[in-house]
Amino acid sequence: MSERPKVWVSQPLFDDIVARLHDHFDVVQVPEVSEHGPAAIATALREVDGALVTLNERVGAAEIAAAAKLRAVCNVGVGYNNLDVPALRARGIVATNTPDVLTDTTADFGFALMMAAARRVTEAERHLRAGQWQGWNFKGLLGADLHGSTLGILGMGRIGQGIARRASGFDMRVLYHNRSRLPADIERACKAEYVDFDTLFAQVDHLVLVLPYSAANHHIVDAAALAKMRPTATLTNIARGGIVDEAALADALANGRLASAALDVFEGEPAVDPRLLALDNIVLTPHIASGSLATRRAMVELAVDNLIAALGAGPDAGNPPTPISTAKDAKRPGTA
Ligand code: 8YV
Repeated sequence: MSERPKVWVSQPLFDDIVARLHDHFDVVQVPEVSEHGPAAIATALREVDGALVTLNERVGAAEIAAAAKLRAVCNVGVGYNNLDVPALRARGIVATNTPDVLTDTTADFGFALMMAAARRVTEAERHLRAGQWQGWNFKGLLGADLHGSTLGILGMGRIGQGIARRASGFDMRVLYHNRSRLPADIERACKAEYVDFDTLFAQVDHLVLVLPYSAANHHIVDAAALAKMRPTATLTNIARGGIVDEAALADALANGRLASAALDVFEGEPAVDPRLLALDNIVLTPHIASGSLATRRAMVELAVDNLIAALGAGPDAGNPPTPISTAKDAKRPGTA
């Protein structure tokens, strides 16, 4: 009798969904939320045919060096900067991610953060909880409007387009910058105008970052970019922490060069720069933009479908629904 393929599930996800893997494979399930260093990942991958991983597991050339049987690495997440896709591809290992299912949930949250930064929601709540509210104050905690303002979107993929569509309900003018301009029909549907990077930073009231992270855009939002922004503007990051130079952002917020910011992602997460933690004019959330129950479940469903198919089982045997495509990856490692 031939042995069943073996798969590694790197974090506890949803047991009822992961149970579908048991129909086809022997499953090695990590029981507790865990931090896996490179050596632990290499050891886990050495034994298996496939893996379901999250953004916390970095899978590169070193981790797969001894993984002789490995055929598929399926990310639970749309961004895949934790995977070295060229290294996987060079070994014939299929890599997949979970696009689409999280687009609207993540766009909703981008809007929530932008609004919280503009209207000082978390700052006001801290003020109230700390017993500092001395009574209704006409000029207290005044913020900036979203309606009628200009929204900027850096990175106009699926999530960026979702944010643009939401902006029409707020009568916002939408400017965007992307590595390539969108087709005219999509621009029309999103009511969005393409501008260059500098114009985007200079002309918007609220800027949202939704671009994929890669070495090429590391700290693309640096002191020089922040200096182009209006001092009344807000900056929201729901992409990856490494896109923003956090020290430069802390300076800009502390010196009144920027009104406020909202970050869901951090360069050294889960560590957060103490200077950001000390500021009042910033909203900080722990990487939860895709975190509605329904969407997190849909992400796991899709990742499980991908793993089953990538290892040649189930109805889509050999054709995982959302492989990370060669063309996309050749242009840029990582996507959002
Ligand atoms: C996920 C994300 O929570 O999909 C992404 O790229 O950043 C988040 O939605 C994360 O990737 C889980 O692994």
